[in-house]
Amino acid sequence: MITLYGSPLSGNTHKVRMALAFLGLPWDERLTDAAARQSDAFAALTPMRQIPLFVDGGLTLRDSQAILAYLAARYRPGDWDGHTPEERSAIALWLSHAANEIANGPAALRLARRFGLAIPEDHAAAVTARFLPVIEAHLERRDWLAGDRLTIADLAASPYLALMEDAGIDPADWPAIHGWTRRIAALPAFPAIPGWPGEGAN
Ligand SMILES: N[C@@H](CCC(=O)N[C@@H](CS)C(=O)NCC(=O)O)C(=O)O
Repeated sequence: MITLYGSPLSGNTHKVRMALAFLGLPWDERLTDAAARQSDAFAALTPMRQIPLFVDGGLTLRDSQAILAYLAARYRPGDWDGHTPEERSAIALWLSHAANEIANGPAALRLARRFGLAIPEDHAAAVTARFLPVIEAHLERRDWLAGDRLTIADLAASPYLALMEDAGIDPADWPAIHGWTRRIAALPAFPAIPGWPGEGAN
């Protein structure tokens, strides 16, 4: 049985939760709050003490992008991680944006504005302002980030953009991003997370 260490409002956890739900894999989710992340038991599992953490038998994986890459290669090779060099490159691009611009932009703004963490908002706002027009323009011309179907690019990039209202960003200003996150929420087996607009989302 797969164990997912995470928390209900963590967008990074939700990337993995979506993948497991869409794959139809059963998993056991362990709430891992700030106190649990500081425990010696959790540090023994991951030196970064971060969620999500994925454990399946003898395999322990950290980092949401890395976990998605594993799940794609293991269960949906090609379909979720690219059939061609061009698709693989496009998917790598959006995984990179998820780990950099999205994490340091809208996700950081959400931590500051929704959860009150002491994060310099100016930098996060500047990263967000630079990135959102780029992905908005990309999604004006297509339904999915890479290729003609859902891939791990969509799973990695979508949570913190779906939750942009938590970051003080109005989804009405970003209709293509908003439409894309609603498309993901309308997929069969989409798991709920508070704040994600769309069918089946809450
Ligand atoms: N690169 C990691 C980042 C994970 C991350 O920042 N997780 C947050 C919760 S969403 C966390 O554990 N924060 C506590 C900490 O960094 O100490 C990933 O994509 O999984």
